[in-house]
Amino acid sequence: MTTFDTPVPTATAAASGASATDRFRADKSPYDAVRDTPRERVDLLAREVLTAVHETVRRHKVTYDEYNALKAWLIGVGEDGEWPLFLDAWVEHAVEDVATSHRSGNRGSIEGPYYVPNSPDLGADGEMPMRPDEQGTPLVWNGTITSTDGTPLNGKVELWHADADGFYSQFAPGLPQWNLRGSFTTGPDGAFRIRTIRPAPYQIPTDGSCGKLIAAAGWHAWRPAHLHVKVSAPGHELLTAQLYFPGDPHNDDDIATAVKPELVLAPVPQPDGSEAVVYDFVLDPVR
Ligand code: MBD
Ligand code: FE
Repeated sequence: MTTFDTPVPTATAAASGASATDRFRADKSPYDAVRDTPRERVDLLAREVLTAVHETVRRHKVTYDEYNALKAWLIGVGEDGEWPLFLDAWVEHAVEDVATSHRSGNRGSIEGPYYVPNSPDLGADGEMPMRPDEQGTPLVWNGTITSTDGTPLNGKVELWHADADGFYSQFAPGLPQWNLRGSFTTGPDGAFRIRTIRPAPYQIPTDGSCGKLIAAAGWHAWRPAHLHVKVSAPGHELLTAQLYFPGDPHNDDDIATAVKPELVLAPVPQPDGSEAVVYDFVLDPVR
C-alpha cells in the first residue's frame, strides 16, 4: 500500500480534528464567554434554535430512523474532534457577517479551525518559513496597513496557509512546526512585503464525520485556495480575513461560504515564473 522511501503525510480527520479541538480548548476565552453570557440570552438563543429543529421535524415528518442517524452522527462529530471543523465550515460565516457589518474598512472573512497564535516574527519584509523544496508558485505580496482616515499603521499581518498539497502545519503530520505560518510587522509607513507560495485548493477531511455528512448529502468537500490573515494595530479592530485567487472553480462554490469578491487577489505573472500581488488592509479604529 505504501512505499517506504517516500514518507507521505497522511492527514486523518481524527488527528487534525483532535489538534483543532485541543487548540480551541487551550485558549480560555471561549469558556469565559460561556460564563459571561446572560441567562436571558442563552434562553432566547437556545429556545429559538430548538424551535427551528422542531419545525423541521414536523414539516418533513422526520422518522425515528432519521432521528437516530442524527444522534449517531452528532456523537461521531465529537469523537472525531470535528466540532471546530463543522462549526467553522457551516456556521461561522454568518457570525462573521454580523460581527463586522459596522466596519468602513475591510470586513474580512472567517478564521476557520487552523489558526495558531505567536508565529515567528519576520519583520516588515520577509519569507514565510518553508521547506527548501517547498512546492508551489512563488508569490510576492506588497501591501500596507492603514487606518480608515488613511494614516499608515505600525501593525502586524499574521499569515497562515496550506501547502501545495492542501496541508496545514500543526494539523497534518510530517510538516515543520511553523511551515507557512509567519507574522509581519509594519513600520511607520505601514508597508509590508511577503514572500510565500500559492497554496492549493483545500478539501476538508473526508474520512471523518463531516465527510460522512458531505457524502450522505451529495455535497463536495472543497474550499478554494486561500491565504488566511489576522491584521492588527494598536487602537484598531482586529481584522480576520482570507484572500483568494481568480479563476478558482470553488470561489463560487465554497463549502464554507467564505468568499467575497473584494477578497479575490489579482496576481500578475512575472518573467521569473513567480507572481506579484498588491493587497492593502484598512482597519477601523476601536469604537
Ligand atoms: C479550512 O482550511 C478552512 O479555512 C475552513 C474555514 C474550514 C476548514 C478548513
Ligand atoms: Fe483554511
